[in-house]
Order: sequence, then C-alpha cells, then structure tokens
Amino acid sequence: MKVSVLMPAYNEEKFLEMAVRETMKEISGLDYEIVVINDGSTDRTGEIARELARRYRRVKVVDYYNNHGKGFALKKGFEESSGDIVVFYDADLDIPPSQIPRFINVLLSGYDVVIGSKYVPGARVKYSERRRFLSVVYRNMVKFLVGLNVSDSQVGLKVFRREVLEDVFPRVLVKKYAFDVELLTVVSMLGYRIKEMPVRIEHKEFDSNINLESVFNMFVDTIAIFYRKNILHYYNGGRR
Ligand SMILES: Nc1nc2c(ncn2[C@@H]2O[C@H](COP(=O)(O)OP(=O)(O)O)[C@@H](O)[C@H]2O)c(=O)[nH]1
Ligand SMILES: [Mg+2]
Repeated sequence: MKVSVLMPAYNEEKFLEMAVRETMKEISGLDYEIVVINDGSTDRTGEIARELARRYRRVKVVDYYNNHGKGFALKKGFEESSGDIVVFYDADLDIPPSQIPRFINVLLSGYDVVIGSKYVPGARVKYSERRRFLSVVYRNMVKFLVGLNVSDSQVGLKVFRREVLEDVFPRVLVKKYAFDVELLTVVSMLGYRIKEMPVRIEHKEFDSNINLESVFNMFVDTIAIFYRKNILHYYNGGRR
C-alpha cells in the first residue's frame, strides 16, 4: 500500500521546505511519495521544490509556468502520482502534518474519503474574525445552494482511495475557486462514504488570499455548481 501526498504550492517559498520535511517525518513508516505541484509561482517555490526532489528520491515535482488554481494543480499532481491512497495537503503548514497518519488510519478503517472539518467537535482553529465570518457565510451558502452534506468543504487536508479520484476527477470542471465544493458534490452523488474528522489549524498569515475579488469568484463558481447539479443534472450524466 502506497501513499501519495499531493502538495499544491502557489508562492509558498516561506514554508514549502518545512512542509515537505515535516510531512516526511510524520509518514516515514509508510511507503510514500510527496508530489509538489508548483502552480506557476512567481517566487522561489519552483527552485525550492526542484532542490528537494534532487535531495530526496521520494519527492517529485510537477512544474508549469502559468498559475491555474489549486484544483488544476491537484489534478495534474494526481496524474503524476501512483499511490493507492492519495492525500491532498496544503503546502502552507497551517495544518500541522502530524494529523495525516490519523486521517489515513480512519480511511483504512472503512471509508472512501476522509476530510478535515473546522465544525465538528474536537476541531481547534485559530482564525481572524474576518475569516471566521466569511467561512460561516460561505458554509451556509454551500449548504443552501448545493445541499452538500458535509459540515466543511474547505479544509486543506483530505484523504482519498485512488479509485474515488479516478472516478470523480473527469467530472469536475472547476479548477480554481470552488474546486473543493464541486469535488465533494460529485463524490457524494456517486455514493462514496465520506468521514469528517476534526482538524487543528493554526493560521500563520491571517487573511491569505481573502480579498473581495476571490470572494466574488468563489460565489460565481458556487452558483455554477448549483446550476450544473440542479438544472443540468450534469454530474450524473443528465439522469435525475
Ligand atoms: N490561493 C491559491 N492557492 C493555491 C493556488 N494554487 C495552488 N495553491 C495552494 O493551495 C493551498 C491552499 O491555499 P491557501 O491560499 O492557503 O488557501 P486557504 O488556506 O484556503 O486560504 C496552498 O498550499 C497553496 O499554495 C492558487 O492558484 N491560489
Ligand atoms: Mg492556507
């Protein structure tokens, strides 16, 4: 049984090396690979990733020039990976990687997908007020529009059986803002078993990427998912 940890990285020069090293430490008992996807970063992320890959045979890099968003990055990384278990893990170290083995064990106990949640008992999250507010608003919007049956779609730690992603990725259209929502919508429509686990998050840079433009784009993307799900019945191939 092999584990692939996919780390999408967009301008993560500050934490990428530590994220890779600490993750390696936490999963050293497993057969694993770490795939860093440099999503068109404009800082030293690419150089750092390539250097890590030279030094460690278990680290791989997927590199491209233009920024395409986290969903695109994860899809590319998945195509280059070979693990039976696939972990999505944000490269910014906001989520301590010591939580990864626990998530994998829960998957092996009989689930298809295990996702982190800030809203189940046991979760511990340090957030700015602004971010907490946006998170609650978005969570309710997703619930209302998409009817997604998970408490939190946005956490940067998720674990999948490989077959699930092989089934789901071809149906996912959103590559940037609401990628997680669309991915989980398809996962749950196809009947896979999802387990939510409390997560611990320590935000280092408080409002990273939360600006008016990305909030607006997130909204537009989410409306599009609502439309494809409920009007076009796109995800189940037009069947009702
Ligand atoms: N924001 C952003 N993050 C990206 C992109 N491509 C890859 N990522 C990575 O996706 C992860 C989550 O991004 P982050 O900004 O921390 O999102 P947040 O934690 O939800 O605020 C990080 O590892 C990023 O480096 C992109 O186009 N935009
Ligand atoms: Mg983050």
